[in-house]
Amino acid sequence: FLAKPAKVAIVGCPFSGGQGRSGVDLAPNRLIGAGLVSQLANLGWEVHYETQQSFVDIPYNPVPADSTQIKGKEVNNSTPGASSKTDMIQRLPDPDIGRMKKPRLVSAVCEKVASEVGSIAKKGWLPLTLGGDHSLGLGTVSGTKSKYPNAALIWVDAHADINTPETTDSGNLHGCPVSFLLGLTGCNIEPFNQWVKPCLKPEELVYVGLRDIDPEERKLLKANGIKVFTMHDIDRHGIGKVMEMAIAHVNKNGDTPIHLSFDVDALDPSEAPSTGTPVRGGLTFREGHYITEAVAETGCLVGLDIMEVNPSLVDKAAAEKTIAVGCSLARAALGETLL
Ligand code: 6HN
Ligand code: MN
Ligand code: MN
Ligand code: MN
Repeated sequence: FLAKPAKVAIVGCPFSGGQGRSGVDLAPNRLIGAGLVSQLANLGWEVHYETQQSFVDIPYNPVPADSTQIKGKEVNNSTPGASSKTDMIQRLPDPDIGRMKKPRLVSAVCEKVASEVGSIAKKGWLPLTLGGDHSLGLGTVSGTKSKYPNAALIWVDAHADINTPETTDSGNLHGCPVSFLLGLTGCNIEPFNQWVKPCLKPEELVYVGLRDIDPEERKLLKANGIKVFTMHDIDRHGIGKVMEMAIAHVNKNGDTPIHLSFDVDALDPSEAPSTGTPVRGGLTFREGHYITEAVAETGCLVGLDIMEVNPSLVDKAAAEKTIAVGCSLARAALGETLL
């Protein structure tokens, strides 16, 4: 139901607060630097990209080391509560809430991303969000759902990212976005409950590529009857059949808007080595692209995320390979390989 080619608006999100490794915030600039804008324009899309999102007005620690001097404003990163110059951005402490790390920072960033993605969708453009870590998925899917309340979510990942504030072992919120979208027990909690609407029904969600599921996540997936295609399923049926089943599950009449959230760690680490939580035994280059092509073929794509590229990990060659595959997946989702 989308006229293709159309307009895509890129939302660069330099954010790492949903997990513990720095560098994932460098990805949007690196993906853009690799030529993504002109690559998508060459496919016939009208591409809107001005500059990446700035989260510096969000007053929580920590900020990236290179952000201490922004737009001439001095960031006070040390003494919360101390009197500040009028142009100082006061950094507030963000202590853990229960097990959750950086909850106020993650919540505020995701709220901002939801609003940005939502307003792009409401203009009829396709939002393409470049992470940043996958906690951002709480923002992107909330944004898509504000325009398309019946949208389906295809979550491509090694992980299920469905821990709740109660089940998370790591406390890293990039392992939790899906539980907030579903409104699972334990997710009605400050600060998230100030803006998050549980907007996703279990039957609107399908996973592809999983192979590292925490024990409590396994219980949540089963208890909520969520459709999962693991790497084992891909080995058994092949990616063609798996995508046929995955799309049929969420898009029965062929007219359901689809949000595709692609964590590059779904790919095998040999294809996407520069990512924070790599897991062996992942998707081949072609399997990853087949997923994005199958979604492109539906004509129903209304939101796309490319998440968890971390150019600071492994080495220069690994980073370049991972950035290149991130661009390539985005192009394939936007129809590059369709006739
Ligand atoms: N990701 N299940 C683990 C956790 O910490 O909750 C890993 C999460 C990984 C999240 O890759 O987006
Ligand atoms: Mn993920
Ligand atoms: Mn993952
Ligand atoms: Mn865990």
